[in-house]
Amino acid sequence: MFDSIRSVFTNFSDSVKQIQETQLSEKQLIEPLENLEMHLLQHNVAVEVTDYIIETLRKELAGIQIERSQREQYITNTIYDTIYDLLQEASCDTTELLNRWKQYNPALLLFVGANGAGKTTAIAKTAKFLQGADVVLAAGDTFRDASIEQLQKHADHLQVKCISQEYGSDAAAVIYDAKEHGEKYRADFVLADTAGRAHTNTNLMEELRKICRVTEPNGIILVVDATIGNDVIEQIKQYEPLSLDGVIVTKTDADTRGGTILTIATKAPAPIIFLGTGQSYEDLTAFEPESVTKQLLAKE
Ligand SMILES: Nc1nc2c(ncn2[C@@H]2O[C@H](COP(=O)(O)OP(=O)(O)OP(=O)(O)O)[C@@H](O)[C@H]2O)c(=O)[nH]1
Ligand SMILES: [Mg+2]
Repeated sequence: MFDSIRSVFTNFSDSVKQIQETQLSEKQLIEPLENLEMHLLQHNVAVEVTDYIIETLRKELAGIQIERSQREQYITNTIYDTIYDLLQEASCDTTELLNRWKQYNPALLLFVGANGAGKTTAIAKTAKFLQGADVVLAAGDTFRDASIEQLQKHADHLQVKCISQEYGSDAAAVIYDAKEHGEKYRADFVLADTAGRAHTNTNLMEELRKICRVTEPNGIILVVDATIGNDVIEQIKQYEPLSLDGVIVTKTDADTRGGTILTIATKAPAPIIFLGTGQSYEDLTAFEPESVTKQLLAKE
């Protein structure tokens, strides 16, 4: 994970380390920073985010006077702090958030996002993550072929209840049913699937608003795919009106460039709760800025 972008930061820090003078001047930093900028952009870090990183590093490094023996550590720490601060802004205490939701008996969590973002898989993984809690799944994607069977299969595997109706039925009604079922049996969570949306599909967006009005979810979770690069900005914008409570970033294992996580961390209107890191049920980890920063920078 994040292998490719790691070399971008390593190359930057190597080139700054090679500067001979004790004092790093703004002029000496121009070339390393320009290279860093180019490579961050090539690795799907959005322009504004790249600008922020470049400006922060310029401010922190230009003019500092430091012995060459200590410089390496100083540069490493400065890059670390810059990236950590950025990710920290987008984080939350996942365990605390889940415990808070759990008190609703049940907490209805709505999973929304574009076609193929990984919503259904994220629901199954979340159910697995919540092992020990009483979870009900709601087959709120009544639109896509085989979506109900897909969720039911996960439910069977995880041995949790899945509430569904026929294809074409009203998604709000299905999710409302699941919520009532959860209330009756005092479940801890109802995890509701929804149909994937392309932003051109106004009917499906309207349906999503209706689902929110009818079912009054306790949490709305946006699922975004880390492999789509800068398109993620447009997707986030599209879902912002729903007042999101959290974000799950999927397919971080398949993001060959690795920089999308930085873009999402800066642009997301709600904290990142989980990262999807593979195709199996266990491949979901709570988002921890320290651990992700270390992976991005290969700092042990
Ligand atoms: N490598 C990898 N693949 C993932 C991850 N999460 C989901 N996938 C894969 O992405 C594909 C789409 O996942 P789904 O969960 O069906 O996505 P969806 O958003 O429900 O799709 P629609 O229902 O069609 O809108 C599947 O092949 C998943 O196995 C992940 O974290 N890593
Ligand atoms: Mg789905």
